[in-house]
Amino acid sequence: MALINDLRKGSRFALSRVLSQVENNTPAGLQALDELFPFTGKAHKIGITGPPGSGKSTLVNALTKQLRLHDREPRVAVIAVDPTSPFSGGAILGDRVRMLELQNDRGIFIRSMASRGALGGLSSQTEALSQVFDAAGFDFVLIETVGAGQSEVDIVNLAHTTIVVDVPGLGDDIQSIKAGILEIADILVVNKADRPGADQSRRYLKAMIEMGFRPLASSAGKHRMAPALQKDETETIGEQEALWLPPVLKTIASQFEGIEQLVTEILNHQHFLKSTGRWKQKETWTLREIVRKRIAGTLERDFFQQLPAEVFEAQMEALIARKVSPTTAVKNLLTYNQKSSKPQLSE
Ligand SMILES: Nc1nc2c(ncn2[C@@H]2O[C@H](COP(=O)(O)OP(=O)(O)OP(=O)(O)O)[C@@H](O)[C@H]2O)c(=O)[nH]1
Ligand SMILES: [Mg+2]
Repeated sequence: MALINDLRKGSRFALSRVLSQVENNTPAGLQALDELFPFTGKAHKIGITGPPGSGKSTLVNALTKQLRLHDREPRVAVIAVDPTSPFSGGAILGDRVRMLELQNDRGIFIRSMASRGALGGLSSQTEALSQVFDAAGFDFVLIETVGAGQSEVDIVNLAHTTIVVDVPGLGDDIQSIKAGILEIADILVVNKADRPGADQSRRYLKAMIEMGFRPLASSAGKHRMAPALQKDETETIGEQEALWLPPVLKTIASQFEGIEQLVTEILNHQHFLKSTGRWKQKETWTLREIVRKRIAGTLERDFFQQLPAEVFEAQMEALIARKVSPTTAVKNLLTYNQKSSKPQLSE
């Protein structure tokens, strides 16, 4: 495909065309993903999550600039997952304006994605877009999302490094950021450190992290990785080296303070992942997940395409009337499809 060649040569026009095709799940988009796949696997994917308004976009903006200052001038892509419709609010408009200034730099590419209307699930869309950036030769892909639900956790799961952003004064209790969110953090940031209570928040988060690690340090460290990543870990690397204690940093993103240290920690984490073999394990896990989800999705779609609607409705009615149990209904529907898909024997 000519578009793919242009994208690989660095055409921004080709890149945004392919991103749109992929985001809209068109056949051309799927074909593009296939053709690009051999060129993926190099980019460092970084998820940035945290409560609404904590300064994620400002931080991403500062981080992008700081990464570009590195000697090797890495190329940086940003995927911003809008929490709401792109037309609804001033905050998002503000993001756009702030990010526009970055667009003048050819080494930066910013893509907003509306979370509403994402076909095939937000996390798989994000994964697909980051693959396109990866193949286009971007060294870093930053993914901003609001830390509010399962889909956001899924998104950060695909990242190599997850940055959780908190702000002072949201209360010294676990509700400020959810426990589950704290658990996925590789780096914690207390942003808006110009506000009172920043040191308190930092100490609190540090304590939370250390508490989580101390009693069962090695298993807590492992727990932070998905099950497939744990296999053989102890054989290949020592327990001590395998442990990453998430640092807690203070930043004032709007004044570009603490950003250099954040970049240092990101690079430290990258080094940690690569030197312990976790980088590769993570890639393996992500790819397995992609295939697993694709299989589940394909089977489900085929199943319902084959099943006449009235057969399904009849089972649902029986279910609601408590004449069959869900288990029986599922069994009946599966059997129906299996029978109807048997090739007809000729007499
Ligand atoms: N005082 C102060 N304000 C900040 C800082 N960082 C960001 N802000 C401001 O906080 C507001 C929200 O910042 P955003 O970057 O849009 O926050 P966000 O987390 O991306 O917000 P959503 O995407 O809507 O969840 C903006 O007005 C920023 O200028 C900071 O370090 N200190
Ligand atoms: Mg934002």
